[in-house]
Amino acid sequence: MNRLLIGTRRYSSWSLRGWLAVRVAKLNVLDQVIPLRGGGQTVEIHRISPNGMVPFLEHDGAQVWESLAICEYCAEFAPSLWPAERIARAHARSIAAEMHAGFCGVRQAFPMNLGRDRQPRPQLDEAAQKDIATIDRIWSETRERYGAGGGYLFGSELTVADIMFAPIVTRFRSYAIALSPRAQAYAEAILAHPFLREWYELAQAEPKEWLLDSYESLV
Ligand SMILES: N[C@@H](CCC(=O)N[C@@H](CS)C(=O)NCC(=O)O)C(=O)O
Repeated sequence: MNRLLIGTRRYSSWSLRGWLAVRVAKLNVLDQVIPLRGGGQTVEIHRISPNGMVPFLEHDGAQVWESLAICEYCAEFAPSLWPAERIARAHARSIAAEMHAGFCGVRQAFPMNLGRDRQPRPQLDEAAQKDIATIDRIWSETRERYGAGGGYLFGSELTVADIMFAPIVTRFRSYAIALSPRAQAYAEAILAHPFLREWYELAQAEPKEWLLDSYESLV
């Protein structure tokens, strides 16, 4: 079976990453969405996916889990997912891995909720502030060094690095995080990408029964 298992689009940041890579690579797979129960309690996912999580890709006999591994798999079909030049590619790999492994301050303070539009939280803790500053610097420096050919981190092609940061872009919008002009311009370029717009539309069309109070009532 060729499928990409994902969670509720409104909330599942990791699913967005896997889905974007699969779309860029044009893999012929069906999306299968399982509504998240919240708090890592989605037993329907645990039963299917080897690591108990989404995204999980099954494609032509290959089983791939962990969003970064899915991105790597997709890059075998779409080499443009990594910059062609060695030094730029090394930088892209480093920041993609840094995102995959970290920035817990931002991830904890700002759960992904695509239904939330520019509503700040009353207070920002220190870990979140530190992460915001680091991410702003990464985006700005990468754009300055490698981004000249277009609006994304490495120019005109969406790379795995952009994909890894895409759900951070949506969170910064949801929670009205102030960014430097360069980082803000980058965030807007990502939000305008047709795949991001499509994901937002699909998220908006999800059944109301999938809404989770713990996410929706967050101040
Ligand atoms: N490191 C994993 C993280 C994936 C992850 O945390 N997925 C969450 C949804 S965003 C999940 O599947 N949770 C299981 C559950 O809700 O039971 C990756 O990069 O794919």
